[in-house]
Amino acid sequence: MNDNSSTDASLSRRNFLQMATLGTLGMSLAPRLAAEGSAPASPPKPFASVVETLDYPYDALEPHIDALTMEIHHTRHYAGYVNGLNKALEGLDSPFLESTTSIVAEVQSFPDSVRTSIRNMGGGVWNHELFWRTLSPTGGGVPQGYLANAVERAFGGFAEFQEAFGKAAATRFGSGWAWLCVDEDGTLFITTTPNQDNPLMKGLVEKTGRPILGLDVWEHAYYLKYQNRRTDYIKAWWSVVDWEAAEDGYLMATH
Ligand code: MN3
Repeated sequence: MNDNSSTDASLSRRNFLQMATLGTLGMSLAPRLAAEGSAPASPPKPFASVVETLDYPYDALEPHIDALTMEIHHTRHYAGYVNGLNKALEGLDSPFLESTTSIVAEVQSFPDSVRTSIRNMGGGVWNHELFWRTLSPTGGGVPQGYLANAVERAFGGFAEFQEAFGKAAATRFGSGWAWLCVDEDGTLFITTTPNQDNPLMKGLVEKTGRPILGLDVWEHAYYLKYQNRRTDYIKAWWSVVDWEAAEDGYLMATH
């Protein structure tokens, strides 16, 4: 492809740029072509959790959730759970290695040697991914549409729901989560779990359900800005809740 007819041995800037471009392309294409070429012969790809990118910058939720907390929470805590889950799943065979959801729901089916790791790490991944996706710099306000009706039916109104949820989050002793869930009849309920457990985990929670909103009440989620004032953090969190995302979760759980 290069024009080698030139008798000038020195690289012109144009040729240099051409070579550099081809070099770059070659480098980026090579692994992809190799992967495609070897795909038919290789065994099924093992499940691997991947650090999910946020839809908004770390400072987008200021002043309600501060940028440094978001950055540390995402790059250290959450990424740590992703790596920990992948490590716990290394070499494992299970029919539930389809998604983080199926892994955490069926955590009790995994061997004793890795069950606690999968419970903590898998829960840590799933819980934070729901948390990130239901936060938005344009969040706040009140739920609309189907979710508003469901809240009304289950709790009598948004104010009643907010009070009950806030109380659950504030009184969760130690590290854990407060959840808004959909039960198997499509009814909303509030619950909390310790550590990185969540309501999907069969055999580990009193009542299973599909969480559509989760509030992280581990100190790492709020301590830099709020120190011991968990209730102030809970109050601020309402201003960044993405009710559209929560409604999407509700509709997925009920249809
Ligand atoms: Mn957390």
